Amino acid sequence: MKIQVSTLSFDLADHSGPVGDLFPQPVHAKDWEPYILSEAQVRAFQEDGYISGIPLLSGEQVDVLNKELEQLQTPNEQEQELFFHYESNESEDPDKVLFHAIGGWRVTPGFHDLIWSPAYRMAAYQLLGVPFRLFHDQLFCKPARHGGVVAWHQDFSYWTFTKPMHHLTCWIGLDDATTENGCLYYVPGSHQWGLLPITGLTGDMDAVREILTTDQVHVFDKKVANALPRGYASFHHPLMMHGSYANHSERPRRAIVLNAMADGTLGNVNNYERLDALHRFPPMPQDVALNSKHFPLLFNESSELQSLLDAVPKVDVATLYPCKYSM
Ligand SMILES: O=C(O)CCC(=O)C(=O)O
Ligand SMILES: [Fe+2]
Repeated sequence: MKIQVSTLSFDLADHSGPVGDLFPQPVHAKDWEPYILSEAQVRAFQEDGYISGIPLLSGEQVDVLNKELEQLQTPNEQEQELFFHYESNESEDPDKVLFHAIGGWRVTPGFHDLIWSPAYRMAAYQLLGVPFRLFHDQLFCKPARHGGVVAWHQDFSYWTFTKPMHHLTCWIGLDDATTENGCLYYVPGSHQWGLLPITGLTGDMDAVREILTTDQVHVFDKKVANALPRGYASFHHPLMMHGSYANHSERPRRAIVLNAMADGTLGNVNNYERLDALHRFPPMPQDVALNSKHFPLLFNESSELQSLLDAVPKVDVATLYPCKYSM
């Protein structure tokens, strides 16, 4: 990867655009065309709460990121301080390992520039329906043989320190993900279940079953495996029920997750009960827009798309992201 910025800041959050050439950027509006999701894909997201099989990274781009990942898994003290959250092993099971870190984009150029991947930005724009910012990234890595679970959860149950609920998750495989090495699973349609309580992230995989209604349990049992080749992505709604089982295979299962939010999302920390989990996050005052350098603007439709604007299918914002979750 060639770095194009003459002096790189130690904190890459200081750079509000790509610093290298790993993700070539559209120059004209029509350069966005290859990345536009079809009407059918947007409709499927609206109905099921997720879409999958989106090509996002080439083999070479995955190789660059996996090389940088080695650095992120063995950071020096200064680098580690840039993360908003860092757990070499977050698993609650003493026999398992789950590496979970938030904020790698501030540390290495490839992960920094990934958030400007045009394929990511176009799809995220269509599925959010509005200009958006990076909320944060997350690494979820399970080593071979003893990789731990990510228990069933809804992302927004962890994000109620922000409002309104207008967020989107993109899961990108850095290894081929299969049922053997702990791929993600989705429950189609569960994004219409409303906001459920937190039942834990890295301990009992099925803890959420206890709080589901009988009807929801029936739907829950129709979960689908999100097997994906490396470099491919899925996108899910902030209320989508998802989780991933242990990795008993001989291969690692590494993934980078990008979490976006509508431009204009506000801090909502006043009644938040898990403030200790936020102590390394940037300041997020109550009712103030999250628009510091830590939350870069990734897509501004009018300047990026121009004549293409009307040709891009988008979700129906009011039904998919209703205001009732903005307490
Ligand atoms: O990678 C995993 O297993 C969990 C990912 C996840 O929870 C997410 O993408 O929101
Ligand atoms: Fe999640």
